[in-house]
Amino acid sequence: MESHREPDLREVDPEIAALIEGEDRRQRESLRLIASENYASKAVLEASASTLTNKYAEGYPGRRYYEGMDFVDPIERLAIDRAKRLFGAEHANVQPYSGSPANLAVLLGLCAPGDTIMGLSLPAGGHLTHGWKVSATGIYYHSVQYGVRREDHRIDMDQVRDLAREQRPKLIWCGHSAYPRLLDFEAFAAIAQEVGAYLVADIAHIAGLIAGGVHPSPIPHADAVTTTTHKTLRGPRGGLILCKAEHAAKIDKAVFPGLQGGPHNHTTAAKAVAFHEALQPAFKAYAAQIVANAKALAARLIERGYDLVTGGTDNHLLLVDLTRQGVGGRKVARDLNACGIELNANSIPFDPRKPFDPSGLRIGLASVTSRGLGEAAMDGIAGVIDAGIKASLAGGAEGIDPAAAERLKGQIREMLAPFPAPGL
Ligand code: DSN
Repeated sequence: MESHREPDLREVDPEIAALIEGEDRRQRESLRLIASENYASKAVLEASASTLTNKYAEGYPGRRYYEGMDFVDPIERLAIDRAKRLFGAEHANVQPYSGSPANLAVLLGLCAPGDTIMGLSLPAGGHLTHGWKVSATGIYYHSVQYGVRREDHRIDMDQVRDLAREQRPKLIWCGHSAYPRLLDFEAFAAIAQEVGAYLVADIAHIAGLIAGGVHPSPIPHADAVTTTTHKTLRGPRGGLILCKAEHAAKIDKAVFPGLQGGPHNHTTAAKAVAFHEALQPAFKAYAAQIVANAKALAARLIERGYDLVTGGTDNHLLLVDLTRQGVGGRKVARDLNACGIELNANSIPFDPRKPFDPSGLRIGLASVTSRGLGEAAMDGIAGVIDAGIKASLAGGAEGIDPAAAERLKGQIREMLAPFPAPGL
């Protein structure tokens, strides 16, 4: 009898298979500098592509609405235990689909619609879900936003305190998507305590740095902490909420049944693997290397005549202000992409340009650090970024000269070849 062989992706859907292969190649050959991205390990990718995707598991371990939890419950328990151990948290909910649902769940759990919330404004480096006007968090809650100082572009704790005293928010967000300096969680907590607000830290960008011990932790200071699991933490696309035990019931109820249905068990397993990886000693070295690389790249770009927001960095990201070069971030980001350098245009504080064509570029160092590039490689990276920007300027509105872009692409392929990309 002929045995049954199930066709693989290439046979079933060659079009999608080819596009995924193209993306693999692109990730292998390009200089990936998007501050919110990384390379998940082969082990994380394997768990994430497992048959756990076939299973429904509404509820929490030991209290589900479906049968067949023999393996899903222990997986979710492992993910919870590892997350708590990694961050030293009293409670963990590993079910949020991503960072935005995690943030909405915290609001649902701790606030009532219409309550006043406070967060760092988007143009100052905050996140949409910290109360920006077009987000559900700015539509269903009364959102007031703090910013950064005009002189040095750092968060102004005096402004945060004054605004909190005046507005008496129910909840204060601290966290960012594009802020290159350390956050003073203790100072935020003192303000929150003074005005009777919950303090929630969104550590999506810096979770890996906190887990690796190179950024202060908000855990002792915040009522709740949210994060994605795929940025510096290097896990699968997903979210996580950590909180004090006293808020556990409210947070769990807000995630399910408040906001979500069945958790994505394949992602839960991949999160558990990522937490396990982050608990290993090598992760501390990786986290320290990210910051060392970011500082080295900042210095090499400044030497080449670039202005950085706040003059440098303490974390994994830099914001380049292109005002002095007289060009918008969008065109440069597009032209750099043609050269094999992947980053994003980003608003800078008090940006005179529009958000879709802002004055800045955001550069993150997590992905290249995961490939094993160290400080010695940062001069080369600054060199190709500088050459790409110069070629973009020379190309003007016509766009970059394709021959110049190809030359840089080749240089980058050569630079990256000795550093295999994890997972690929
Ligand atoms: N979109 C993410 C980032 O790039 O920072 C935040 O959600």
